[in-house]
Amino acid sequence: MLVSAFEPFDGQRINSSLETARVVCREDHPRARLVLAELPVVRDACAERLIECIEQELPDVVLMLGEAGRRLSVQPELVAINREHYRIPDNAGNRPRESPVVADGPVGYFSTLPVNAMAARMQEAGIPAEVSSSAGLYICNHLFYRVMHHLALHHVPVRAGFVHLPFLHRQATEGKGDVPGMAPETLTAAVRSAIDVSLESTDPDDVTGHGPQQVTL
Ligand code: PCA
Repeated sequence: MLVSAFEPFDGQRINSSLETARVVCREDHPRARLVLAELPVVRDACAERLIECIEQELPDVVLMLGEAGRRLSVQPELVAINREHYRIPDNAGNRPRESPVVADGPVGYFSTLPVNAMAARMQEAGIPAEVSSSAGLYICNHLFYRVMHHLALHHVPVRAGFVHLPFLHRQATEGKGDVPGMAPETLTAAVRSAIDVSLESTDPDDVTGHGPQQVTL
């Protein structure tokens, strides 16, 4: 199983997704070999790097992680959309406005990981979690869309999805004002739940399973 996480961005010293993924991927998992891909917060480069890792590692599952600092819960993302509009430049200074992620690509792709089951498993463990219907218009959505598009285009039989994590407590208290944060143990438990659920059989109530499904309007 390939797990990806992002470097810090927006002037931060750490990224909650990378801090958490490093801890979880160092542990032995009874049913999977976890490989971590650390990605730049840079348009195109992040997706190229992860697609290269997918081609090298040939995983069964790709779990992409990112930080969404102001969110109040851990949020499995339902859908990647073919739109980008960056509120702040990425780490290489790119700032596309009102652009498609892939020209002439489909409007979106559903996650092929069981997002509802993931959120439910996290909630059972006492972790605030809910399915999100938008991964935003920044780098996380860019990566998610590009990966799903690659898998669909090349008929790669890999299940993939994205989970956004809130800030860690220590980021929330670093002078950014009134923002929420979670304990490291909470985020690692959430990611372990996401991994376990992704490896289990799929929930029929979820949008999952049979290769990337395009979103049509
Ligand atoms: N979060 C940003 C990009 C990198 C990250 O961790 C996002 O939500 O787009």
